[in-house]
Amino acid sequence: MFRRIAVVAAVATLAAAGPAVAAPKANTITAVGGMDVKLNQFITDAQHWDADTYTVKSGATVTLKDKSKMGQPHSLSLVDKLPKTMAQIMGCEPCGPLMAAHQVNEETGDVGVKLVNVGGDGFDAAGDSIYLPPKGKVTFKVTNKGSLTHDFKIKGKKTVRIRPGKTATLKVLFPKAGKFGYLCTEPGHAAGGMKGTLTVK
Ligand SMILES: [Cu+2]
Repeated sequence: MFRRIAVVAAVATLAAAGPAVAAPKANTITAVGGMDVKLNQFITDAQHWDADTYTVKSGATVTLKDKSKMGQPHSLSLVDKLPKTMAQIMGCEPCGPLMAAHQVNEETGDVGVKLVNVGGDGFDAAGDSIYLPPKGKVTFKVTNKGSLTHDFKIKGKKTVRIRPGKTATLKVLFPKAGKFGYLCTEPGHAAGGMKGTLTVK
């Protein structure tokens, strides 16, 4: 449910003409807003682009900015028809194929193809899409130079068990600043000192 809403909220269109509702910074498209949850009351998804309509010159460079608060990925795609009704939004016809074209690995968050360009050169045809990875994603590269097997766990995510001399990577999202504990989950290792605190600023 959350994922679906997040994807839909990221669909936008570039209109070549028409009066702008707001006046965003020239040639800049910015993702803003966040989500608000009050248990048993509401879930408000206020993630959005900073305008409904953008006007850009042919050939101009358009800058995408992510100032949203959720630390989630966004994508900006050109589509023929914007979904309008709730059913169309939930069903979001172009979303699935566009996300598939980006080859996003939902396990790791890796994006195979950040830029989908189905038309000619440039961002100019329905189906063209840009994937914006979230801010605050950190990849840990953990190398085991000891003689025992270890792993590395932080923020509920854990590497595989790393044998001596081997390396593993772990991608973790840190949308907000804070202090996060990390440790090795092999029996007795954390108690023996294989733990610490990571500060995200
Ligand atoms: Cu260990």
